[in-house]
Amino acid sequence: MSEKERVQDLEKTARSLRRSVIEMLEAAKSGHPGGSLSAVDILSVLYFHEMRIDPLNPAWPDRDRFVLSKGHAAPALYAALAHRGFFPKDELLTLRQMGSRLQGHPDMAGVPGVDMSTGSLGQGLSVAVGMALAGKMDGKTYRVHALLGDGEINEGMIWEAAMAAAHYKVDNLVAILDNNGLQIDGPNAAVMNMEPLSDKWRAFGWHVELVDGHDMKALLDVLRKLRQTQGKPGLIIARTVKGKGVSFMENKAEWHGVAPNKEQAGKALRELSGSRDTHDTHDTHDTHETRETHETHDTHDTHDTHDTHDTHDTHETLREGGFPL
Ligand SMILES: Cc1ncc(C[n+]2csc(CCOP(=O)(O)OP(=O)(O)O)c2C)c(N)n1
Repeated sequence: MSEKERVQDLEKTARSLRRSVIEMLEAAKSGHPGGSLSAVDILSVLYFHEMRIDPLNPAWPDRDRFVLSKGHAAPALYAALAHRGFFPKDELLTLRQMGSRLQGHPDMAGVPGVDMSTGSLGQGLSVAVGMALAGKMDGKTYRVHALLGDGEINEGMIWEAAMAAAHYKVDNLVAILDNNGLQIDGPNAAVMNMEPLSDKWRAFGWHVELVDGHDMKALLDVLRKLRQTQGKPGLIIARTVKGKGVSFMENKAEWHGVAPNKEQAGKALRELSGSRDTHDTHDTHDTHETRETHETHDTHDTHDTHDTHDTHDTHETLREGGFPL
């Protein structure tokens, strides 16, 4: 597959994941669309190219790890995992229902492919540092990725983790900052200004890269580059748009933690299945070539295990209300 084809394939995957996110939230009647949609392209690149994972063996000791530190973006993670073959896609519509393993925030004890339970903001990076350090101590070659929110990094614990990561030189760790500029109550700049972001992280000893977080090629390139970085943890500041892909949600803090109703979901799904995209409604994504150049990786790369469940199944018992934190 050429780089151009790979980029097109990832863009197609991301559109499918965005549709799933909308369908899940509509069915659940609660959840977080804004920060899920801003993260979809990043998750697509990680789960459909970058990471060494095996959906048939989610606990594989040598797998790359992923920590969704901004755990409220669980719908995007669940969509990536299901489309990647970790569990059936029709399960996505059980989001936030009583008895479902797809809780509002990810639960590592219940969901195949979830490496860490998250939701309390600020904690995930510390866990990721520990995973990366453990990998080094055990002589493993796995890499660890953590996705942070730009409001989340208001938390002091993030900066303790940042110090520790640089101190222990965990160059097998890549943190990705979903820099959509908004948090629950409005713009970061108004709530708690963290600029200048790059200078801060560099001062903490990190290798920092800035990219457009919706540009697949840029994301592929920067992740490739960070694999070569030695002696420092890597931070990707990914400029993103909260609510990306749905016109009436884009750049609106109001869409942080509110689910679309039936009519809004219909409009969103039509936009996400626009003229650019009429050919790929609910495809099964069976042909992903994942990263080939990770030297020590074995052949867990022929990911053809994706089920063909359509996410448009009827959803039965829908959870009423819900209060997204
Ligand atoms: C410790 C903690 N405090 C508060 C919350 C409630 N909360 C959930 S999401 C959120 C805003 C996060 O903003 P950001 O990290 O920018 O997320 P994004 O915009 O990417 O969705 C808050 C305050 C929480 N989950 N954990």
